[in-house]
Amino acid sequence: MGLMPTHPSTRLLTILLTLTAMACSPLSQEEATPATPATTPSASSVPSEPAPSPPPSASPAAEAPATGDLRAVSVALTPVIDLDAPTALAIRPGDDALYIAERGGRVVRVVDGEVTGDPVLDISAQTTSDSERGLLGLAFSADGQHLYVSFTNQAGDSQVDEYALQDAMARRDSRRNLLLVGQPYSNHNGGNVVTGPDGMLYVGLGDGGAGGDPQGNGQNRSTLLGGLLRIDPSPSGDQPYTVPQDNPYADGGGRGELWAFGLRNPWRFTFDRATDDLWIGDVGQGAIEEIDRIPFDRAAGANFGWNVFEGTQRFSDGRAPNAVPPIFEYPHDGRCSVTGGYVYRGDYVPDLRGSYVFGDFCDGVVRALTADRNTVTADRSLDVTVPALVSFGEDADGELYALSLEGTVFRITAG
Ligand SMILES: [Ca+2]
Repeated sequence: MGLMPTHPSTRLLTILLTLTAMACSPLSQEEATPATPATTPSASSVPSEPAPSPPPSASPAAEAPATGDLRAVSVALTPVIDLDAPTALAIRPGDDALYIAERGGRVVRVVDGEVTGDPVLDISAQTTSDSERGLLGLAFSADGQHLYVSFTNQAGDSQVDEYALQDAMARRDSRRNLLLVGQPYSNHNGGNVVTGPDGMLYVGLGDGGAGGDPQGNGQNRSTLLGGLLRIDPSPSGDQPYTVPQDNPYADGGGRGELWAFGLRNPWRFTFDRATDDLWIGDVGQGAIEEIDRIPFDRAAGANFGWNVFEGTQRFSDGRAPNAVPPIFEYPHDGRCSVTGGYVYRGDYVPDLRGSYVFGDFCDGVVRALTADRNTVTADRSLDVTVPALVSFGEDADGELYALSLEGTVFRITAG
């Protein structure tokens, strides 16, 4: 779209995220960079979250998942496979293989570091890889029978399709288009798709792009842009999906598909497999990258603040009622685009258990943090770097993977 000037440090890469974050910066670094990453924003600028109430069935003492000592963690990156611009990794229930999406449109199945046979799916002819476009996300239904792919189509619009699986291959004749969302600009497409702990399909969409959210989509609940959607992918009448009746705006006040809003570009979001907490890496504008965390049972209707707030900093004059502040944020300062990850629940690195592992596309350093109810209690670099760190993945055992857009998929192991 010719909107984004090229920055010298990014010129050589085909970038999903960086150009936007570095180029569309209406705020100077001096004005917008906080002195220290604020984890407890002032109540005057961003309202605090209400005190969470545990679900009735919870018995925290018995169910508290194991946590390790983040300070003692030492990790290594073990290469698993080299692919062509991998963007997303998912697992299929009942299958130990890794399913990995390539930006150009292929989905491959990987076992023991090898691609097994032909691609599971190839939609290369339906997508493009310019700007922040391509095959951006994949997920499987809870029963493992269907594959969902999220991509930008030839028109540049966001599309989510469903395929039935047969012998670990997508049946092309089974394709059903679930979502088609017009994108006004080439960037901020979101693109993540995740099957949630409740079996519903969650889709992240950015604010539509350009810079600074000129259309005000973040705070507009009558658009899907800038939102996290929650849909039941089963058909309803002549509709390809069903709006769950317990969605916050199912009966009005916004689009029925919206589950949360106020997001700029929720490139990667995940659910903690032990607690169901929602974690979002929301890519910032010119100054601040942020990580949001909210308990699953409080996420419906959550407003994450954009474009009134960038992180905890005011960005525009509008209002963002009851905005949920980030649990963590950091200034650019060599970094530029947060890559949200997972809370680690695996076995390889016991001291990493309970830590949220994430990174940044620009410096590639893998980091981790721990948090209590509302505050980060520790955060540190894990002292390993993945060039063009575009995404993380989690396998059936809870082990984590880091994906380099340059090609290599790494497993995170003990160092
Ligand atoms: Ca926010």
